[in-house]
Amino acid sequence: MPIELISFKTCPFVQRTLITLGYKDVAHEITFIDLANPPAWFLELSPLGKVPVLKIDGEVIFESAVINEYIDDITGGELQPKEPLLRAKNRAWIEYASNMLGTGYMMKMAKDKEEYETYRTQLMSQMQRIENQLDDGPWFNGDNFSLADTAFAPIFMHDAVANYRFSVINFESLPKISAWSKRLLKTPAVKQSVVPDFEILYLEAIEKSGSYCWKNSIR
Ligand SMILES: N[C@@H](CCC(=O)N[C@@H](CS)C(=O)NCC(=O)O)C(=O)O
Repeated sequence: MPIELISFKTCPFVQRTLITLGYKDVAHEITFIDLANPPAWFLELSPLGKVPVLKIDGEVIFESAVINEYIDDITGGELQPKEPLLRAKNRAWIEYASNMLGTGYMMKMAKDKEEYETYRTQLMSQMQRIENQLDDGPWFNGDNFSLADTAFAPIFMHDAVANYRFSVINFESLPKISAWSKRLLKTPAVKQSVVPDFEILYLEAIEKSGSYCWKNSIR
């Protein structure tokens, strides 16, 4: 039975899994749901009511980081460091990336300037910490592309869209992140991890929220 991924079109956590599936060239089917109106079968299936959910051989796995480790494990395991300490550190940074996604989301949905600036400052400081963490690349762990790269890539894709509309992040002070994110955004598995109308849907969600950045953006 093929792998089935339950998805929401603009979810960055789903995107991580699609990058991993794409990078590993794993055959899969995608079922899209509307998170604003989730079907009963999905709520039955997903313990936290969240996407991504992966169905395989009648079993269900949830949480993007766990799903990605599983996909990598059943396809050779080379996207995770073998050495336990490095592997644990990678898991921690993947969790850190999840927090950054949360900050970015809160910033884009902020209703007023004060709230927006609070989250933007927080996001910049999170970015700076990653900048300090990165070595010479080309990837998060150096020579080897890994699940950490798949976890951070959606942040950069969302920022690329938001930046061109809202000037959110100034990458000039983040040269290592800038180079890494450009490299990630050119990677085929990353490019192919979103639906063709991703940009429109992403911007529509911000517009519908009536958030500060939408109302005040230069466009
Ligand atoms: N920790 C989860 C986060 C997933 C998540 O927050 N997904 C969002 C969409 S991007 C969701 O399903 N939200 C629905 C809800 O919270 O009700 C993961 O990494 O998979």
